[in-house]
Amino acid sequence: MSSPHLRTYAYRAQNHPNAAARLLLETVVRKKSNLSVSVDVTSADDFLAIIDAVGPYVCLIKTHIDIIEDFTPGLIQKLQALSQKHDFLIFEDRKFADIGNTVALQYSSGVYKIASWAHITNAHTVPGPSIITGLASVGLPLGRGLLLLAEMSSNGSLATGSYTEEAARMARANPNFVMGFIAQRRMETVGLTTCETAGEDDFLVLAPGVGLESKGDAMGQQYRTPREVILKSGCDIIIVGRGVYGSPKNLDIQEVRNQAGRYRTAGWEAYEERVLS
Ligand code: BMP
Repeated sequence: MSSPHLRTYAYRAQNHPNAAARLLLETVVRKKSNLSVSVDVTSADDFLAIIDAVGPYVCLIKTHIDIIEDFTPGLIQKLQALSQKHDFLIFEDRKFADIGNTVALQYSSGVYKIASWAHITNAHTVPGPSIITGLASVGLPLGRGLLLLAEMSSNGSLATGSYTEEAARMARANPNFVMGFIAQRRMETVGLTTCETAGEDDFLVLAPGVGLESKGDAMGQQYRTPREVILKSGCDIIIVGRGVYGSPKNLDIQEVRNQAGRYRTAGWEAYEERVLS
């Protein structure tokens, strides 16, 4: 059997053990899009306007819900209405990082009640496997999926080497709830000992740090092109923020739409080249 990154999204959708991963892969296939837009703006109006503009081009909208200054629970209903209108999933980039009991409360409760609306969320592996147990106790009955942060796109990240390998092992031990990784490359052989071979697990790799023009920002972010990320590194989904919406101070919605279309095409062409060539 070929490695997961050489199989089609459609094939992977039929065989994935995690419900949220199946929904995501089905959406990717229906919309011919492996683009996730990260909507990191602080005004609810800008947030909704960007999502409405990029909605037709994306499989997944990534949120940082706690940066919205005028958040109300009604915003979640509007986000869900846009998710229905444009057929995309929602990923709250919460980066949980505490003991199991605490993350279960943070995921289910508080102001944001993330588990009730986010199909996908993510966690650091610093606390060890109990973070997965805690989040799964809330998310698995709801059909949610978890991504582990195995690597980061920022310059000087400590998520390298044995840390990344341990994250891969934690995922392999929990394939029903852990649907994949935030990482910069394909992960199926990472952390295997010399006597082990990659199993049938299919972990999706969602990669942030993607830009067509810029190579980085002034705060350590590093960008690669969709082609480098999907074709050369074997990641599955590109996550693009400012490359699509530019500066929130000068939002130009028509330009946001154009950029989303451009990234969608670049990501999809790189996938076709990877799988069909
Ligand atoms: P931008 O494309 O504007 O640089 O945004 C990237 C987004 O991805 C941000 O929301 C950031 O929090 C997230 N992210 C990242 O950039 N690198 C990582 O390793 C993990 C992330 O979640």
